[in-house]
Amino acid sequence: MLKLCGFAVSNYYNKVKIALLEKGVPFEEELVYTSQKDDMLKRSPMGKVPFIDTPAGTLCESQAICDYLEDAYPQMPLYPSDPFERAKVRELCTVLDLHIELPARTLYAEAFFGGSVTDQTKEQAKKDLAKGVRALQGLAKWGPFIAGGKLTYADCSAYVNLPLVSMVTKKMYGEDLLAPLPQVREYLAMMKVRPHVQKVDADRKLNQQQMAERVKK
Ligand SMILES: N[C@@H](CCC(=O)N[C@@H](CS)C(=O)NCC(=O)O)C(=O)O
Repeated sequence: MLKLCGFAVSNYYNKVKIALLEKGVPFEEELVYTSQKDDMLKRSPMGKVPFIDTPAGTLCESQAICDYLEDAYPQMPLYPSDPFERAKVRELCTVLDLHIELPARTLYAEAFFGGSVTDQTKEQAKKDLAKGVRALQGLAKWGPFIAGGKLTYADCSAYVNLPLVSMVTKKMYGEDLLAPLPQVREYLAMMKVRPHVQKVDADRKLNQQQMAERVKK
């Protein structure tokens, strides 16, 4: 059976987990934390999570995993069938992952882990986030899903990434850099009540407690 490897606090792990649950793909979970050790790098060459373990081998990078899921399990499609609409969903996924979450990620060390980041990093992240948010403003449909009338992989990414960006930017800049997107609040509320999303959120909270206990020890 397909195995999803990683930990439930990870936003990218949850992006894939929402997709698996919404598509109804049977899977097991293996708790794996990030590492640069050889045994990890054999399974996930960047040492990152998530990765999946399939009978054919392992696969990392959340978007590559989503594309594999769509090909291997065509039931409950999370991409539109029209090639252009399909590409528009991928475009949204890229903007969310690469141009919104990734700049916010440069701030996580200070926002979440008690470290500090330089003023230059803060300024750069703010500039990059403004561009990403402007792109999302132009692309998002909120109809009610982010790419239109149906749930897609872009929702799997938006649901896990947008709350993090709000949280981090409020903490680092004293303002929510997603404020130009007032639709986000209603959108997240709509996603949050989906039973599979509730399961992902409950597992995330449990893993958060486990990680806090691990740090104490
Ligand atoms: N582009 C990757 C990003 C995955 C990622 O950054 N995962 C984090 C956990 S949320 C990680 O493994 N970080 C450890 C590291 O960067 O070494 C994806 O889409 O899967």
